[in-house]
Amino acid sequence: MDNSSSSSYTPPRVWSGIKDNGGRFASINRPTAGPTHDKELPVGRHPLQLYSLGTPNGVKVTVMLEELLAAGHTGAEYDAWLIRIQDGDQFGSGFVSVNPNSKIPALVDRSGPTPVRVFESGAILMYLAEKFGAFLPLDGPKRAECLSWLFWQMGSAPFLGGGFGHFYAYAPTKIEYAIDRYAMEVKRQLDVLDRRLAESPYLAGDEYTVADMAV
Ligand SMILES: N[C@@H](CCC(=O)N[C@@H](CS)C(=O)NCC(=O)O)C(=O)O
Repeated sequence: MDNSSSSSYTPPRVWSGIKDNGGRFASINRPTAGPTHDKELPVGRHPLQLYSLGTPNGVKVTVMLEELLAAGHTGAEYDAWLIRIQDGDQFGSGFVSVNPNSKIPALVDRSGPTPVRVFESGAILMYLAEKFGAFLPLDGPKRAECLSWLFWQMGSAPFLGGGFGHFYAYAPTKIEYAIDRYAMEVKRQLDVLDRRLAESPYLAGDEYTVADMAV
């Protein structure tokens, strides 16, 4: 069946921008990157500075930091700064210099002579795991399995949040095709997870790792 024939919308040959669509993300959506205003980021007294928010992507890093602290890694002490994405904090100049992609979470490691910025939750989890030698196996095959599941999560999550969640909950119009497509894909991904966890206690094998934290 040709679904496009039932649509009242004809895409333009050259896309030139959206009108205010009243959607929940109307104040966030824009087709360009870079800062919209000057605003420095606060810096606290701990070695690690976390700029984040309690969203599923944000909490991955907080879970990792808390697990490191619970395991006795005192170097993982951090200051957590709230980035209010609905208010556009992610487009401030200070935040953009830490994450040019304007998304939380972002981390600055100030424990060495030069601050190190890290963005993308998966990259932050790996960076911390390598820095502290924890929650990421060193052994080749186990490490490969762990990274495979970690990157599976990174690649899959946009279908859940940006795809299913967006069209099901946030889009100002309900589009059956989009909801069906993403619901199906999210169900399939959850089945991948169910099958893996039926054969293994943790995603990467017998140890709890950053892959489990990400998921
Ligand atoms: N791939 C990124 C995704 C991060 C992401 O999508 N963050 C959302 C909140 S969960 C955000 O900052 N959105 C703000 C925006 O899109 O302007 C990661 O894993 O860190």
